[in-house]
Amino acid sequence: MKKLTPYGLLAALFVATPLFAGDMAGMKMGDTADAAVQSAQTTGVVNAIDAAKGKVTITHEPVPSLNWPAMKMGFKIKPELSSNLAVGQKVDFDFVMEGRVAVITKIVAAK
Ligand SMILES: [Cu+2]
Repeated sequence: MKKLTPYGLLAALFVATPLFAGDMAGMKMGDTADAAVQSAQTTGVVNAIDAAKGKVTITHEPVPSLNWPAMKMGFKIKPELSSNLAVGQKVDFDFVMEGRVAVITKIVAAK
């Protein structure tokens, strides 16, 4: 049985929310807090393409310069860059961090 009163629960939420928000903002994606634009290059496999939303999901290899392990994640991409991609394709790509969003600047079929 929970002993948390409604007031206690409210207080807990009030205190926890800012911490939770800060945690989400950090995304646990390595040390990308630096405001400067960070450019990186890696290789991966295309999982999904959403041209309408300007998004592509890629399972990428580690990115040592950003301290990222291998992972599956979404990248922002311009239509002219995503139009030649296919799901399942292996790609080499460059991207920059715009805040917490990874934006692909160049992408080609991996050899
Ligand atoms: Cu990632």
